[in-house]
Amino acid sequence: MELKPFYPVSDKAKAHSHLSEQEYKQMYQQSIEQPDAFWSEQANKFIDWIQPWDEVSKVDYHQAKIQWFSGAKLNVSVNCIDRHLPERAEQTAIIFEGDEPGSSRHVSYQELSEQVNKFANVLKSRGVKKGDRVCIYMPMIVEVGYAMLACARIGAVHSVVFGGFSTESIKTRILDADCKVVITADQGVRGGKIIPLKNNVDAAVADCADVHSVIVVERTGGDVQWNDSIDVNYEQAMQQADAYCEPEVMDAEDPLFILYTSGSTGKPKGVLHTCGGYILYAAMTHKYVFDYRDGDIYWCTADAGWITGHSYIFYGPLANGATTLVFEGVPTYPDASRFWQVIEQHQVNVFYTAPTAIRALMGLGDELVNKQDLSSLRLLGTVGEPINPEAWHWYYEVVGKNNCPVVDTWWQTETGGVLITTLPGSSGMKPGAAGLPFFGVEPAILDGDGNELEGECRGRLVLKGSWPGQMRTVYGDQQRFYDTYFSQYPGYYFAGDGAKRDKDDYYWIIGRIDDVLNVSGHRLGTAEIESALVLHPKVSEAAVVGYPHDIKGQGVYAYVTLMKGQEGDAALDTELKALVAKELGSFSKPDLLQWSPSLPKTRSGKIMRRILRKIAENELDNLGDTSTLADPSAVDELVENRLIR
Ligand code: 6R9
Repeated sequence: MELKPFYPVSDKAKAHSHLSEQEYKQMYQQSIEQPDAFWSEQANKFIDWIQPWDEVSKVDYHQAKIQWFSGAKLNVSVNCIDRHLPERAEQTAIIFEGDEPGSSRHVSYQELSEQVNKFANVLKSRGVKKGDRVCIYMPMIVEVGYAMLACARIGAVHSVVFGGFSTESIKTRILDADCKVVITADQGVRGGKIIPLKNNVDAAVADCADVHSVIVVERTGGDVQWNDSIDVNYEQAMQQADAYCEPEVMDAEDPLFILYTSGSTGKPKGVLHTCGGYILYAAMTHKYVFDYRDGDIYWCTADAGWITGHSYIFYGPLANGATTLVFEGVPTYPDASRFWQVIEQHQVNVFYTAPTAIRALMGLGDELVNKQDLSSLRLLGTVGEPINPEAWHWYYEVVGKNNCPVVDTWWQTETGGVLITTLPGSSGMKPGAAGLPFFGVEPAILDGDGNELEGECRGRLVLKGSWPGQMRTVYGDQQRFYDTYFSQYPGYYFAGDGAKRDKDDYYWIIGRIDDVLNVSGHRLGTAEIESALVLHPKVSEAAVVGYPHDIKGQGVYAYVTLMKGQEGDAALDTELKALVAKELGSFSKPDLLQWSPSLPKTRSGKIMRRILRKIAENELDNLGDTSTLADPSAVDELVENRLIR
């Protein structure tokens, strides 16, 4: 396989694209020089408003205050459903592909409308009102989309909790947002395995006194406990619900949803997005980044529990009247050709997935891909972590047959939509680089002292100015919003990533520079994993770092100090890993666990993670300055017993 550093825009991509290179440049320039005029025009083009705005944007990073289109009125579910009905009632809105092959189903915009209206009425009948928070803990079935849109219709604020999260995680999220209603399913099915969703919710709400309703969608019909005083059978409630629900008139700045994400410290943050700016940004990026055209079959493999599922399975595509594929399963079930089979079966044109999946499938050889007919594919995308050039080339050549642009999209839960990417018809690709800023996005690179660097450089990635899809606050904690994103470098939004910029102004994302791990594209806070480990009575202290992992990008490496007199053995190793899985979900489970009689600390008691990272990576030449350590000999012992050599 030839690894080329640059791929110019192909003639095919040029012919298809909404924008030429020149048009991208012009539009980008206008978006930076006259942002209000630019965003007004886009807002009118992409979104149906009930009432126009008083002011396009009002942003003050020094106070962490961000507003877009304030005074404007709209309803997001109307933008995703009702306005398409005159022309698209019969068009498929959602293709559902179940865990078992052969279980797919098409949902038209008409059916989507009926289901969402009824579901909205079910929520109302349980007392849910505008502004109330609703927790959604569901498998990847169409009802998760109905639930989100039903909330949007009545102005309730959804908080989707990933179906792989544990009871503890559901509980903390329900309590933090004070949700009184939870929507779940009896069980989930992924890769042939049953996930006890309702059981997990039961255990979580046992400690949430304010939850008065748990709405349960039947997915498997499996045995679950039933508590008549709070459990609601979804099917029965839907049968009794009225067919039409008047959409709530929402202000552009009213909350649309909360989505929890891990930070470097403390408990997960409730990232809050609002109606107007978010839906505009999701719709606009979906159209340009994926070069979306009417009639495309579009598939994003994310889960609804992550921001990618919010913006690019549901909100963005549905706002554009697209056909979006919802996949319940995993790439390796029943075998590792599942993705390619689904692409062939549904004639998918645009495919968006994560580098970790690409690496895992690449390792299984080309044959599984080649036996499927992938000629429907026109464009490929990746998201979630940096993609290594080998994986990029495999994706481009073997999956895309050298014929589909690859968009490497850099963004975050906090940004609502893609900020940096190449656009398929207007900028060439460099494997491993995310590329250029989207409209209205002004990245900069700072050195450690906060000075902006010019030209080719490497440092901390920040954004100057705002864009409509930006988060508005940390739910219930505006101070934390300011502290996390705006306090380090006043006047900038600090993304938490390191990046370099090359001579062509392409951005290359290096990865997190804080204590956040990116494991298979999932953001994990090291602090959360450490807190879970020290819950065990035999553990006195723990420190968690990441190390390079071939498939997952990063793996979880835990250093564990036991209480005096305790011995680490294989049984305790297993027990501790299981404890983390129970507390946080299985993907947070340490891959490697090293017994550490003591951890390297500064005299003020701070754990020197830099050194722990180096030891975990087996990079011993450069352990750096250990002289400030309280006990430098702790390091020798850790090096001696390291797990990767
Ligand atoms: C959308 C999403 C955000 C973090 C982000 C960065 C990493 C995402 C990336 C990427 C390199 C890309 N990240 N996309 N790194 N190239 N194309 O993933 O949101 O879960 O909040 O994670 O993921 O480190 O800061 P989220």
